[in-house]
Amino acid sequence: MKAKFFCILCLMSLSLASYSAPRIVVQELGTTTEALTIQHSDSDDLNGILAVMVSPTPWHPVNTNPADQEAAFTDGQGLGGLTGLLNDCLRGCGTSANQNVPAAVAEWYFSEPHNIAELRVFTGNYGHDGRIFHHYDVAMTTDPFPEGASYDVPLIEEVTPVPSGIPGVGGFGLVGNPNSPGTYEASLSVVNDDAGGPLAEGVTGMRITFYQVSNTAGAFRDDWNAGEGDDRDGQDAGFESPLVYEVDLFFGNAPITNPTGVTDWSLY
Ligand SMILES: [Ca+2]
Ligand SMILES: [Ca+2]
Ligand SMILES: [Ca+2]
Repeated sequence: MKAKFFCILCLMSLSLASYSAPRIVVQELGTTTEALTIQHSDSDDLNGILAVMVSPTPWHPVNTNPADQEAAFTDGQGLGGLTGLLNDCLRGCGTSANQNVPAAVAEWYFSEPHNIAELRVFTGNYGHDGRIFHHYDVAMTTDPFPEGASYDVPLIEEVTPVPSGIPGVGGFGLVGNPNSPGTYEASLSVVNDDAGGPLAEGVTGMRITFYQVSNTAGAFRDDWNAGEGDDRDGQDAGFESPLVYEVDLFFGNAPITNPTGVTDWSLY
């Protein structure tokens, strides 16, 4: 996330008489993709709408099949070997220069305004390493021309499938999903509104900023170096990226999923 946005959100939450906000209602890890309690959809309202990538070099060099690139986010299909694999090491592998550098920024444009009920993001890796995790920010626009809109007002930031931060106090920052055979194959986050209404109204476009999430040991890392910005795990920024195998979005005026809690993380 960008630090300045964090302060804007603080001020907004203080100024609202009754608090309502986007919330993460499901954070879940699955030992297989099928083990997730919610499966990716081939009939959601984003299905078939192709993403437009607005950051340079969003794809990992081995991800060369168009079916594994933009199309993979919204094709209604599940995980494959390279499905939606984002680029690594945007500022070098294992260096501290990856701080706050997104792996990829994707936008979707709608032909008419819609209210947004719920967002779901699925990532995974048959390799059972740190690429199963994800970390993203979401912004939406009501601009009649969503292509080229600023998207400078965030809807929600720091969406993750497990708490980021220091192990022992609720975080996965140092442990994560160790390299093969790590326990988990996939992860899911679901976002809707805690007041029971739409996440946003009159939306014409959505931007998701995906961050690099891991290191070569499978740890789940945030996007800031130790002690910098919004660092939550005391470690350097991640430099390996996830395989985003589906992004589901549902139009409507009410949440679809009630809070369901989390997978049992006591394994850690
Ligand atoms: Ca879908
Ligand atoms: Ca897919
Ligand atoms: Ca960090």
